[in-house]
Amino acid sequence: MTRLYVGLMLAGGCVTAVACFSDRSAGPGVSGECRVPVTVIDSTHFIVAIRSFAFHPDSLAVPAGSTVTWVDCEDAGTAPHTTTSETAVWNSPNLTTGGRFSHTFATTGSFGYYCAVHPYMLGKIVAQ
Ligand SMILES: [Cu+2]
Repeated sequence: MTRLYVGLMLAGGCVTAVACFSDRSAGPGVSGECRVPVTVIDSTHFIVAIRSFAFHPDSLAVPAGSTVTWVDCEDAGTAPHTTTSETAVWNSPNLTTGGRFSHTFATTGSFGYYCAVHPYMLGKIVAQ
């Protein structure tokens, strides 16, 4: 399985840009980035990568109050995706390669979501 990584451009302690790549396609020459496995940036900020028409991870538990950012990690030219709450809590616009969308889970609960373009793409965030 290809591991996915998220490249973080860090400035002043804030995440100002998020890009993603796999270790298969990752190349040198991108300065100022650090590589971390997808999912955790810090204790209150998590990443879900969208890759190969699936959410990675497809189920993620986070502390209530956390922000989850979905990042479209597909190869350029791949069909767009969304992250769309099953209960209308959030709904992203179409995301293309490198696109991202964030939602903060202020309350506890289990939140199912899907891709509106490909409704077979399912995921779940559990805020606890
Ligand atoms: Cu999709």
